[in-house]
Amino acid sequence: MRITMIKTIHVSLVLILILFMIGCKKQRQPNIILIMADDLGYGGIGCYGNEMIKTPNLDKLASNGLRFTDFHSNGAVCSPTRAALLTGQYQQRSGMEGVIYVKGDTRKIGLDTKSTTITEVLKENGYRTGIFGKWHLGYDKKYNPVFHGFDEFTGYLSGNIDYHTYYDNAGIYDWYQNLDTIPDKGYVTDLITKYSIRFIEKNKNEPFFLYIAHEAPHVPFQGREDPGYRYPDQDFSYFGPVEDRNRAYREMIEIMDEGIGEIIQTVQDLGLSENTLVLFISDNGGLQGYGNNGILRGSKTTLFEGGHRVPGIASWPGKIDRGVSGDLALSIDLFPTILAVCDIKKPEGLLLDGTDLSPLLFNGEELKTRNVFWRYRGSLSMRKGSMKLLTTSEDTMLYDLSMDIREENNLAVDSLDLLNFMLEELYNWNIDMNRYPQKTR
Ligand SMILES: [Ca+2]
Repeated sequence: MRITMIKTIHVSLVLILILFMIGCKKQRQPNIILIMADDLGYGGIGCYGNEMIKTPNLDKLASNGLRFTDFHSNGAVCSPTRAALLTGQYQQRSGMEGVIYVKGDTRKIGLDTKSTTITEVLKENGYRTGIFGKWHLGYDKKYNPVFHGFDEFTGYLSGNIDYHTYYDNAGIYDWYQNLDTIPDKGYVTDLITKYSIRFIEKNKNEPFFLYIAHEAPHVPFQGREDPGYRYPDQDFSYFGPVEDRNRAYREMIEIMDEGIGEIIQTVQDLGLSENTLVLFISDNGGLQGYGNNGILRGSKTTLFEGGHRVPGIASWPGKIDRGVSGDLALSIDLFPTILAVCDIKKPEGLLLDGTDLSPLLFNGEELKTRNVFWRYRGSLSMRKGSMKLLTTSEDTMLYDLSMDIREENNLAVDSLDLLNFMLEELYNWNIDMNRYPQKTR
């Protein structure tokens, strides 16, 4: 009798311990909210020096967290950065060096489902996963986000759509829920906010990965009250009929900021702030003539800093100290960082090109100096500490960004030893990438 009682107590204690451990494990797994703006340049929002556009919510996110001054997108255009972000590899490895265009042959290609995405790894580890907004990694059904680890997708497949009618630039309706198009009503930025909030509310009791891929401030120029203008079988312009483009552009960013404020408020109201990492980045620099790249040279599509140095914010109150970091970081770093944050092991044999940023985020440790590379349309560039090598069809340039962020003073002729050393490293990386056939350029 006594032995049975002791056994019962023992079994109960073990059960309690197991339940406790499961509880701990669950509690330990944080939520990840990854917000990506589209074509937002380095000087595009208040906390990066923009005085014309009001972004109080992003400014608050930055002042409560860590703001990067040397954060980069892996691509100078949309699709490559998105491929690099989700795979944690240089986009060349998945053949996504260029953009998937709405018209022409690239419409048939996409991110191969053989690629391992961060979403898949999180899903396999018990995460609920959602993407709301822009995909731009393939039109065919087989490339849909639901085949890349996302439980839920509401958004569009193209590079851009009419913010009100949801037609892409080829006049094809492009507003999906998972695999099928759906009718909808409202301004795209507001819809992305609405579906993101719904996802958070639905999954508040589970660890979740929410990827909010905004259209703003990508063209067409359309504010909330501007009319829709793209319809099938009609001629329309790419940029849209709005005359005051500066007004519309400003509004596009401010409405995105407003939505981000609502999302952060939802996280707070549900008591999830202490267990949620929020990341904010852009997929490439601002468009020439409209986007704001601050003092940087170049713009979207170029490998000058204006093409890929973008805003980057990481916020997690109580976990990430407030501050500004000048450490070099880029899109491919988010895959290993998220794995570390969520205490998930890297899948065996998976090659990741980025660096885990968590020692910087949580302990303020400086990142080790490393080489990072870019390649787009015949231009190649690399960073080694503050030194930047850039080769284009016209020139070979070497800049020290710590003194010359505007890339005005070419040191190539005066620093031949360093130039040759870096050229060799860049050449070797290029040879490595040449092993992968590119589906788009
Ligand atoms: Ca973009």
